[in-house]
Amino acid sequence: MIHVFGHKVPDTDAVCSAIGYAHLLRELGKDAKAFRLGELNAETKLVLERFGVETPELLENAAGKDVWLMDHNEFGQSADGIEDANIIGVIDHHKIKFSYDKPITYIALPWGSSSTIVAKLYEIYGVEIPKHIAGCLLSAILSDTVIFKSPTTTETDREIAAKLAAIAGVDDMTAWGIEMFKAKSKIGEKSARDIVLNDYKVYEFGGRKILINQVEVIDDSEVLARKDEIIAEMQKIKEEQGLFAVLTMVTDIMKEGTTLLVVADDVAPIEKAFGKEIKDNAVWLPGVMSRKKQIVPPLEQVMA
Ligand SMILES: [Mn+2]
Repeated sequence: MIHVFGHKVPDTDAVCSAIGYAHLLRELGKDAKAFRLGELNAETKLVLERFGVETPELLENAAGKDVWLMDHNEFGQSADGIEDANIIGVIDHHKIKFSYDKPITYIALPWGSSSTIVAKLYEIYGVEIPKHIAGCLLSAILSDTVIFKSPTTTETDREIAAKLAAIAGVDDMTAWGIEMFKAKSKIGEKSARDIVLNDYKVYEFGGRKILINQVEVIDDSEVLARKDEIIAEMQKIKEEQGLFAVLTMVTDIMKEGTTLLVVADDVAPIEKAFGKEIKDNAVWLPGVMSRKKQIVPPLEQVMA
């Protein structure tokens, strides 16, 4: 059986692109099943509930299995045992940090979500997208593109989302997107640690490791009111994991900008990357919505 899964610390795109692509593979006569590599976030749970989709099973280890990697290509973000898996293919929209010792199918497009690519593949193969899958894929596009506000959004994302919305019976994409983000930004009950490890990736720039987390909210005041507690937790995680820096992007999707919270051995490279002074462990970055397009590249340029 083919195991199809997105990255660890799964988000809606990682989960829904896997669900959508596993279904397409089955329609094409393959024995395929979607998996997840961790707990689902509140947004993804809401999406699966609304469209009546079962939660994928947890995959503990990929060793010895035939796999498709969705929405990631770095082994560090992939399943345990990935080094000993048989990778059949990759579908992704991130920077390519992948090499393999045999030819595989590798589909990479600089679109707003991996789910956009999956929807396009249905079109290419001439397979009809069922309503529940269309709802999942649409939600993943809305999530990854921050309701089309992120600079990662392309015309293709808008076109495909409109088609999916028609199939899924979503009349108002913006209203549904805001409902999803509200579910995700409910941080009231979350501990500071859960906030800091909400949606994170660890990068290495010139031998220095930086954990970059993102919290997307409708109104940033609730998170920022807990800033001291969050900074203290970031400091703790930085020490525990021997990191150069821990960053938390508090992205306000209404204000269309990010408050970047920073703890670092040295803030100078981070200030240089964004051309702004960090005061009291924070800096406001207007227009910044995307980690991979607006946070990672300037840091990499300064630090690599
Ligand atoms: Mn994605």
